[in-house]
Amino acid sequence: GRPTLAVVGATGAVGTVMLGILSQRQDVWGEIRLVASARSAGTRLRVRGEEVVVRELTAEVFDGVDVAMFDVPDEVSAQWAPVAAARGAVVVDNSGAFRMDADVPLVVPEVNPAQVRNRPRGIISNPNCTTLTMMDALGALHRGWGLTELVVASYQAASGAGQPGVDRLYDELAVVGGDRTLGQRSGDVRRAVEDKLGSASSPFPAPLALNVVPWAGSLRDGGWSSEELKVRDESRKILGIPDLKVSATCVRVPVVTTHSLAVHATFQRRITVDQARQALMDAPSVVLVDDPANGDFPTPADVVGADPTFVGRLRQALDFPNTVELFVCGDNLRKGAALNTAQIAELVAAELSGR
Ligand code: 2RA
Repeated sequence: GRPTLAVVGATGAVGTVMLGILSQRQDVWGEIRLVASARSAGTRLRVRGEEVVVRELTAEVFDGVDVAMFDVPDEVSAQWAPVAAARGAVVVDNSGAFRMDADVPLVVPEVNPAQVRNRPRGIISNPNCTTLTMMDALGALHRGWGLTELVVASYQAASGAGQPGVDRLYDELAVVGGDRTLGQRSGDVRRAVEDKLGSASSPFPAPLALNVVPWAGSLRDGGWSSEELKVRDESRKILGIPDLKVSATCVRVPVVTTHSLAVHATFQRRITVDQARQALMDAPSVVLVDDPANGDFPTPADVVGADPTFVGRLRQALDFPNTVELFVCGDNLRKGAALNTAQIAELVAAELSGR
């Protein structure tokens, strides 16, 4: 019969998008079991047009499950993904818990689909949304010209920090919206937001409304953020370039959903803008929107809710040989998370069904 799927973290920001994606894609699944923490167990959610009661995360919930998707915090995945694998499920994990484990493949189906089968622990990792947003575009260029250096700045949406990030941004916008005195004196936005909302409840280290915040994740050696190191480590692993030179600056912007990246990419071989444009147009999951004379370039407000990666502002770097500049936008909850996880799970389902 068709494989049984468990969606762990079904009530979260990514889980919610996942249920929509599972309802829209060609259906390869038998039973779909929805799983969440005890707090959310009992909730009824709709998937494939049917109401399903959410079950509590326990070891027994994985009995009979063929594929288990995890969209939960790192520590929950670290504890429970091995439990699901021990009960016979192939785990597709969207947390950071296993991504750099040498025995866990890190998969982008457009770039390294064969890695799906290389899973001695029974766990496959889904990349971080920031890395993932640029991977299918960079994979297409790397195949033709050999990527050697990557310098990126991210413009990350609030939903990268989950539903609490989305709630915080809307709450802050409600505080500042309409007040035309704000944003003109040092600290006035911070004071307005903290007076009304407090600062303890925010997942962001500074106000996000009317602001940009050069920080995502936790502090690492040398002043780097964990998010910036993920861009470096995960790009190397996915593209299979262990010595890829990478430097990233990760920034949060007041966008609800869709991450953007300004990318400076250097290649072994000479690459022209025309060649890069052709390679990106040929890549099935990349859409080129690049006509600045007519104001056409990707923006998060236009890209949100769409599956492909959108690329624009393609330019030859004037002072750097073999280098192109591009601006990439991708929905961080779809291709950046749920969609890529669903694609990986479908590859496993096809394998289990012997196709
Ligand atoms: C973020 N990439 O945007 C991280 C985690 N999803 O916050």
